[in-house]
Amino acid sequence: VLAGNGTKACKLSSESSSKVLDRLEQLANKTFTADITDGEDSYTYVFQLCGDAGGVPEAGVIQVNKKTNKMTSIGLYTKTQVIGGNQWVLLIYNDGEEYDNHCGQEKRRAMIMISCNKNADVGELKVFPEDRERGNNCYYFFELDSSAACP
Ligand code: M6P
Ligand code: MN
Repeated sequence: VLAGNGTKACKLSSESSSKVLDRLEQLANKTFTADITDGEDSYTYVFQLCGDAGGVPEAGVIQVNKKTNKMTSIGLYTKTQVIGGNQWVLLIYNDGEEYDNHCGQEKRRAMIMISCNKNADVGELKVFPEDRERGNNCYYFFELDSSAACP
């Protein structure tokens, strides 16, 4: 079980990335969800910073199809990239499940933009429409307000 592990479970390639992630410590061990309807499909997304989202091993973000309950990993916290600005932190979770018929069958990728909001300990997770009508570099995108991203 990774609960209580803080952000250490996120494998990062550089010291500077780890420092950025440390800023987000207060978000560790919390679960965030967001719902969206896309045509005939409705999904719930579950995000956990550096922890098994929805109990799926290594998944930082999963997608749950509300009709079928099918769970799909859309990015692994063990394959995290992180970029830290003054007022924001961008997390990129790579190596989710492969597409079968989109995006050149590449692996799914999730991006989460965490924006500084002094008044939000932790805000609501907002989901944007999936970008999958391209040959590659498709993504799922989310936004979260939090004081954790503040300087
Ligand atoms: C599921 C969901 C969608 C995704 C689609 C891709 O419906 O995960 O978010 O776009 O699969 O379909 P395919 O694997 O056929 O490319
Ligand atoms: Mn598929």
